[in-house]
Amino acid sequence: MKREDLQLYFIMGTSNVSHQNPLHVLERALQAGITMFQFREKGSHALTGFAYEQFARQCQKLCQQYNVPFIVNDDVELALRLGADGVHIGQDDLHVSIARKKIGNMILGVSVHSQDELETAIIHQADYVGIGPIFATTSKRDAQSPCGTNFLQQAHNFYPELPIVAIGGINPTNAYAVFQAGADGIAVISAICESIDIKHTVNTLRSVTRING
Ligand code: TZP
Ligand code: MG
Repeated sequence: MKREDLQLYFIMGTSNVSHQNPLHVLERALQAGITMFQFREKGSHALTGFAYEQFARQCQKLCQQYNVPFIVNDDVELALRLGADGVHIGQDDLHVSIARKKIGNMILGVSVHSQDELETAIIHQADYVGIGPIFATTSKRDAQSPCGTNFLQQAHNFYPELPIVAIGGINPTNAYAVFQAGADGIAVISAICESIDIKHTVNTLRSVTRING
């Protein structure tokens, strides 16, 4: 994968969008210039079965139209069925070594919160790691408490060649600190899903990236 693809990584599922059609939100974000997309359909009202897979396929089709990598959260089998560009897993999902075996050379992203988890992800050829929540978030029910930028900075100093995306409570106001700490990109849910002007929000977030990239 290209390291620059992490610049502005948009994550979305139906539960993240309240008053709009999620596909319209995704299309506006793609038009505005997001660089990667993660399909993350979670929560008590999450789609299941046919509707789940159909929604995933619609998101994938849009991403393909804009040439933006389509990554599936957690569900390796779905990613394989769809021929997704990659998979993102956390520490509660299948082990990184098993995920790598199953997906071959598709993109593999792993959420890490400690030096141990970071090393395991590297050993098993994660293409990038996600670090967070950096700031407080309301978008992940079981999120750990905010970790700030220290671990992110440490991971970047230890492994300068490792692509890192920061996540959790990132918005146009605080994105600068995250790039300063060494992130290649930022992953956001609410900054885009709750934006009243997606084009402007995406442009602003991308401009922070450019200044520091
Ligand atoms: N993992 C750590 S924090 C988080 C995830 C999926 C949620 C990020 O959402 P937001 O709205 O950008 O804080
Ligand atoms: Mg997960």
